[in-house]
Amino acid sequence: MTVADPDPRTEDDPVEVVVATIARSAVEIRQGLVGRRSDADQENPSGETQVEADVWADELLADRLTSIDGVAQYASEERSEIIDCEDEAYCVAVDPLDGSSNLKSNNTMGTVFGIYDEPLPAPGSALVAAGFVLYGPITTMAYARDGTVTKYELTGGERSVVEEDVTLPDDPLVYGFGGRVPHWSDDFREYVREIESNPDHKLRYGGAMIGDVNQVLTYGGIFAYPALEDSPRGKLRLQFEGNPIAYVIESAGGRSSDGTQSILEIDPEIVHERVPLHVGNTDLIERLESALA
Ligand code: FDP
Repeated sequence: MTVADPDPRTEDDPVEVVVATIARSAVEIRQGLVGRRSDADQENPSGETQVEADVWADELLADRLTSIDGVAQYASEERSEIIDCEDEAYCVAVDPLDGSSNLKSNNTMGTVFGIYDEPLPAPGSALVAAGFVLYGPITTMAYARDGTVTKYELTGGERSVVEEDVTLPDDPLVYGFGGRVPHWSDDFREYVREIESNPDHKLRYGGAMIGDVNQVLTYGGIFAYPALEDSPRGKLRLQFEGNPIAYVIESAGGRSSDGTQSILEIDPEIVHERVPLHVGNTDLIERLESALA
């Protein structure tokens, strides 16, 4: 089935207009990566060096999303300040290019989005929809709303449904864990050994959260970027990465955790705060929480 993305001038559900706008823009973002792979000589609010494509994709999405009726705020991992719009209703948080350090080596990256019905920073329980675009051999989108996840292929102006009611396969297959191994806690390291010792599990780690999470969504398993000894809150950002990914995985029947509770239950204090992120099949996350308790 192919869905013609709604025309923002006629569609009256702002959430669907936001998603359609991101779907259309993603096809352009992918094309615009060519020639924008160099460092931009500036850092994002988390202190990471931006590449030109990070800055460009953020500006493109900011322009388009803030002009949608019903969008109250735009926040991005790549800018310090939230953009306030005159409208009320939905607040959109994006990571314009997740995994952009993969751009140099031409490996997978993505765009992540969360649509909240509360001002940012907001808890994951305020999400009304979330999803991500994956720039792989094909550009795809996973989109969660109302407790269901749909996967699409994006071809520009159209979204073709490739799978409806996506759920995590029951038998977990893949695992991927970020951060330097010497900086993992002893408890986490032990948990990883347990995962690795199961002959049914195999390592799949690509260094871009979105690619690694999409493998978990496709094959079942676990992805984590845990708390580290030199960074107790891990690396990933709650508003732009943690909440949207947790929302997608939980909508697909899996679980998320910061080590003790669902990511979606965390009350944020600041927009750019980090969170230790663990997502995947329910039994693996439950075992993780016992291992870290
Ligand atoms: P990147 O810095 O390339 O944008 O939060 C961003 C992220 O990538 C994730 O996509 C990825 O999982 C993680 O950081 C990888 O970080 P390190 O290679 O620094 O461990």
